[in-house]
Order: sequence, then C-alpha cells, then structure tokens
Amino acid sequence: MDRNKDLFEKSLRTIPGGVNSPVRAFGSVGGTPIFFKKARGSRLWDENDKEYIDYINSWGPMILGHAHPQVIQAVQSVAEDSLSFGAPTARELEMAETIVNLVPSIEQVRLVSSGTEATMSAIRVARGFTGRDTIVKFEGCYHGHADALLVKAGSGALTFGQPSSAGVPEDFAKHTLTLPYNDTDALVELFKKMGTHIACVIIEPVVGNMNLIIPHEEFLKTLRSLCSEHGSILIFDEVMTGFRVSLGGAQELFGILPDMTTLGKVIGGGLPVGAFGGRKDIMQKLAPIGPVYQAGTLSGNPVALAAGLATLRLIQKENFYEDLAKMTHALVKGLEDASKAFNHAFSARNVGGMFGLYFSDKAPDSFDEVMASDREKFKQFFHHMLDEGIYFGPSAFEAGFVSAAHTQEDIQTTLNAAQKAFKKL
Ligand code: KE4
Repeated sequence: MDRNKDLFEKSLRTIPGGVNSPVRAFGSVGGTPIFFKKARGSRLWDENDKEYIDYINSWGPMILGHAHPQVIQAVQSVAEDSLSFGAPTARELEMAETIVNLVPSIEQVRLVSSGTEATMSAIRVARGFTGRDTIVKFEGCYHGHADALLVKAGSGALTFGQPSSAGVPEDFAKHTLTLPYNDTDALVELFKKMGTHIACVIIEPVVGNMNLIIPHEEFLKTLRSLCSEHGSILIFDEVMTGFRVSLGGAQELFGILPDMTTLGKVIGGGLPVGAFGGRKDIMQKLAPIGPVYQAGTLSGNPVALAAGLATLRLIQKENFYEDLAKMTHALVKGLEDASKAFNHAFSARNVGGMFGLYFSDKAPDSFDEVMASDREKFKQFFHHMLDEGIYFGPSAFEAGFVSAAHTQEDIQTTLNAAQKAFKKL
C-alpha cells in the first residue's frame, strides 16, 4: 500500500485540500503529495521509507540541513525549562542583538511567529509612521497571506492562478498598488503621480516566489532614491533571502539599505520565528511606547529561539556562504550542462544558497518572462526527478534551496538523475 496516497485521501476528509499550506498539495504538478516522517542532513524519508535528496529545505529554514545535532540539542535542553512564558526572556534579547549586529539596516527589531506576521506588522507601522494608506508591491512577489498583500501575489497564489485572493474586500485591495518587477520606468512614473501618497514599498530584494528573479541594479537603486525623495518607507522582505543569500542578506549583497526589513525562516531554524525591524525612529512607533499596535502570545518563544540562535551561531562560521554558494552553483551549472545534451530550452541560476530552474532559453528577469516558461515540461521534469528520489519544489514558481549538509555526492546523484529526466522529456 502507498502510505502517501492513503494518508492524502484520509487528510482530504479533515484538512482543506489535505494540506496546511496550498503549495504542498502538488496542485500544479499533479500526483500525490509526499508525506515525510524523518529527515537528516540533506536527506528526507517519506512514509513508504523512500529516501530523497531535499532541495526544498522546508522552503528555506533548514540551511544547516535537517536535524543538525547542535540545533536539536539546544531545543531539547531549553524545552526542559518550560515551552513558553509570555514574558520577557534573556534569549529574546540575545536574538534581537544578534539580528541588529548581523543585518546592516536594523537598529531595532520585534520578534513574531511567522513571515506573514512580520510583513503585516511592518506595513502597519509604515502606515502609522507616515500617516499614509497606499502601499506598493510587485506582481509575482509573495509576502505572506495578510489581506493587503494578497494582490497579484506569487508562490502558492500564483501557482494556483489566484494571485489576488477571494475574501479580500475591494476597500482593502484598492490601497495596494502593484508594479512590474524590474520595470524602472513604471516605478518612476508611479512616484511622479503618487509619491507623496505612498506609505511604503515592499519588495523581495531577490525574488523567490515567482521562481528566482534577480533585481537589476538600476531598478533597486532607483527604488531606494525614490522612497527617500518622497518620504516612503522602503521595506526589504528578506524572509527568504535573509541569512540565505549572504550573512547580511540581500541588503548586504547589493549594498542598499532599506528603512525596514522583514525576516523569517532561517532565524527560526525550522521553528516558528519571524521578525521585523529597521530604523529606530520608525520602530519607536510601536506599542507599548507608540500608537501602532502589534502583539503575539508566542512572540519570541524560548524553544523556537533556541533553534534559531543555534542556527545563527553555526552559519557565522568562516566560509559558510562561500561554500554554500559554490555547492549551489555546482548544481545549477551541472543541470544546465545536462540539459544541453538534449537541446532543451532550460536555464538555471543561483544567488547564494537559493536557486531557480527554468524551462526557457534564458533565465527570466520579469513576471511575464517567468510566465512564458514551459510549465508542462517543468511538471514532467519534477516527476521524473521525484521518481529518482530528488525532491524539488512542486511548483514552477518557487525557488529551490541547498543546505550546508549537501555534499558533492548529493549533487552528482542529482545530475545523474537529471540526465535520465532530460532524456525522457
Ligand atoms: P510565512 O508566513 O509562510 O512564514 O512567510 C511568508 C513569506 C513572506 N515573505 C516571503 C519572501 C516568503 O517567501 C514567505 C513564505 N514563502 C513561502 C514559499 N515560497 C512559504 C511556503 C508556503 O507558503 O507554504
């Protein structure tokens, strides 16, 4: 009996779509979602005891690989002293100081329990600070499922062709303007018309939710100067890129400082942690000292922070990011080389430890170019690789991830499987 099929059929009875997050449902690639029960390092085992090499990393958090002994040990020892206090702890101070020290633009930070909470809160404080309602995002970018941000969103919303969700009142959505990513002219045009009305612009400084898209240098620099010129808050959503593309995130990589940054994923090491922070004058607007309310029962949870702090300590070791980028580049270069032997329109690229695979001749620079890639071929490739025990994201609109636990042997096994997959396409 196939345990994945059996569990999925049963899950459909009590969980909408059988999953607790839509992108897990294999909706755009077809087939039965894989139910996992164990993971170590770069490897996953499903309920049929089939082994896989993992390129999802739980959508980014597992940058050290799964079940890192020092992370597990930290969680176990903290858990013995209670799981939650709902009161300040020294560990929250340690996490705040670590983030302030490592993320160039953050002067003060507030911890929450997810990336969605982080972006939702950052937008509220930007609106409170500026007294303006209008926010700007970019088509295909995903910033979690807060109402204001489910407008032409990426990730699961894009995967299922509902970039703008039902249930979001028109009165909310009208305050969210969307622009094409990497379109500097459209950006200049909008600020010319509405700059003094714009509370904030939120952007993925490297996009991971319409597959991987890299910003043009001029686009990001123009965005930074337009926000400064018009008193609009620039929010870098680094929930995915934070501690993933470099130790200081995309803002360190590109040398561009936002006014606020949102974080998640890696800072929880696999447990629920999000954070938003930035300029002190903005963060001082937050309750209890300011008029912008934001709160959370489990914010700064001690067990979650134990996993996050253990992770953040380990990623600061020398050459961590050089090695991670080298391993990820070996994967993308090898996949491109393998595809050439069969004349497929295929490209791949990475930024640090995150990568994009595209069934298109060149790596896309925009939402429209991503949408033009061959999704049918991606779907077939995904399943051929899954059959070979290689687990890529079940969507053509998601970036993939390599961990510090991935080895040359993992990469070679993956490339051997890709040879077979490209041959079958
Ligand atoms: P969460 O609320 O899922 O912790 O974070 C939302 C979020 C915010 N900003 C960015 C840039 C993100 O990538 C995310 C979440 N990423 C998706 C994967 N593309 C999470 C996977 C899922 O939704 O199941």
